[in-house]
Amino acid sequence: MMNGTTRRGLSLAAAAGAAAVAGSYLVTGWSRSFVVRPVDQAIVNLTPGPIVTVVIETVGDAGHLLHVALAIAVVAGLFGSLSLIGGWITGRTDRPFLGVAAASGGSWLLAAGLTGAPAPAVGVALPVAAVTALGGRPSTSDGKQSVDAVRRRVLRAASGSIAFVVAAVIGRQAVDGDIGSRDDEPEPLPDAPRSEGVEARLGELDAASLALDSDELLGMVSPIGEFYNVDIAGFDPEVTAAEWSLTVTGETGSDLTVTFDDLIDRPVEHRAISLRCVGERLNGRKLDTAVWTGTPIRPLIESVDPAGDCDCAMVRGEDGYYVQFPVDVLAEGFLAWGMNGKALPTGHGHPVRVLIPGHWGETNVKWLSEIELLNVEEDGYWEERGWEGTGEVKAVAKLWDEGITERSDGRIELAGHAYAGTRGVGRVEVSTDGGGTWTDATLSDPLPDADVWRQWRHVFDPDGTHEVVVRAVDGEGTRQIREASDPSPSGASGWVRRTVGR
Ligand SMILES: Nc1nc2c(c(=O)[nH]1)N[C@H]1C(S)=C(S)[C@@H](COP(=O)(O)O)O[C@H]1N2
Ligand SMILES: [Mo]
Repeated sequence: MMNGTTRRGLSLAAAAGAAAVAGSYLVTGWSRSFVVRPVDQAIVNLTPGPIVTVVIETVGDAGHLLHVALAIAVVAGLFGSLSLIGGWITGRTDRPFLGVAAASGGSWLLAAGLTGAPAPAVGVALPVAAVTALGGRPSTSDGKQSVDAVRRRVLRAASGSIAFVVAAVIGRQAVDGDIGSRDDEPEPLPDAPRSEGVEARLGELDAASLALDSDELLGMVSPIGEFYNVDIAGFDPEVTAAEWSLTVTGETGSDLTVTFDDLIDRPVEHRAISLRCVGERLNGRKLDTAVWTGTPIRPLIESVDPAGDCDCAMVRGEDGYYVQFPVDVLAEGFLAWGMNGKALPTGHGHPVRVLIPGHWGETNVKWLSEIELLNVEEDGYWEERGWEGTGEVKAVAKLWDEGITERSDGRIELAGHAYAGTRGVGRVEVSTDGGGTWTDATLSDPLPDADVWRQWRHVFDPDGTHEVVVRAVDGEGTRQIREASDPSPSGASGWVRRTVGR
């Protein structure tokens, strides 16, 4: 059992730790200088691959909550301990000032050291000072005080801390919107006149789409706010276009540095490209499409005379992410600074990301910083953790909830999206009898873009319950893999199967 003194000490530490995290959040919001970020980053980097895979496959996106919650607990523990040390100094010296100074000074140093941002670290030091002062022993004439008096002080410190945490969270949210929210309003595309074609492209996709009964199903283009996100870190890098540059280094004839202005001066294209994450479940939602504005990578790569023995490259992002795949594949890619007619939003890699046609999502490095041409192959971030996600995407036909609608005439409309990378979607086959018989679904009009999904639709007369199965056939006539497999290591396979009707 804990005795009263230990319990009071832990309560004070928890109060100081919580106040420290809240104070930092109040000052910085969910940004790079938030004191939780570096610890979260360290947790993400240190968590062994098998654990990451289990978390992704069981709780999915909630995995972010897990590591961020753990990071918050660790940070609170660190600053709580500093407050305890301050309290101990107060007790030993009987000089509250010394204890408070030690706790807050130490907190400021630690926060500034962790984040590299000295000014916002004050947001940590002040609440720690306050809780340490509130909870610390006052000197009394006889050097003693009643247990009741101590208890009252602890209670005061704890309730003060709780009030502060609530006020900080509410105050900051009033400014920023929800915790963890990233993109406010997307910025306009840079260099707008040369980007004119983008509206026409968006219109073309719209025109190709199917008229559906379901009004909730995504169209041909995923709106920016609905486009899925996969990030190794809980915090996005903040890189301005002015700060940004790309270096092409390693086994080259001559290295190259490209600034943002250099980049957008190059030939501009607006490409419709779908992205699919290797970690998503078979009928998951990590499949989306946008019209991206950017420039082809090939001329940049050719200009450095790639000379490595493996004909492979490591591509790196500002968040510490890295992925390795063949230079040939990279050269087919695209460097994008625009998404659906807006500047690339923070969450999708602002200011510049890679888009590799037909390959799994993980090859599309966000917050691009470096392309290093290698001599020997090395594992990328996910491959180090057991994934095999740098190759071509598997074909899939989706049937999401909102794609199933009962029409007023009693018939059922089934609709969804199908994607088969650069092979294109040739056909989508639908069965309403568990796979006994198959019908070709109606498809959205084909687009000139090589790497974009198609919508499909099939309407039928229900008769009781139906076991619906859907499968895509790619442009080369190859059918979606029938055998079911988990997402790990190389992407989910199988056919989406759902029970529909009454
Ligand atoms: N720098 C960086 N790039 C990254 C990632 C990342 O965590 N960091 N995640 C990758 C993965 S696994 C996928 S599926 C796609 C997701 O891109 P999106 O978040 O824009 O949908 O980005 C890829 N590029
Ligand atoms: Mo991914």
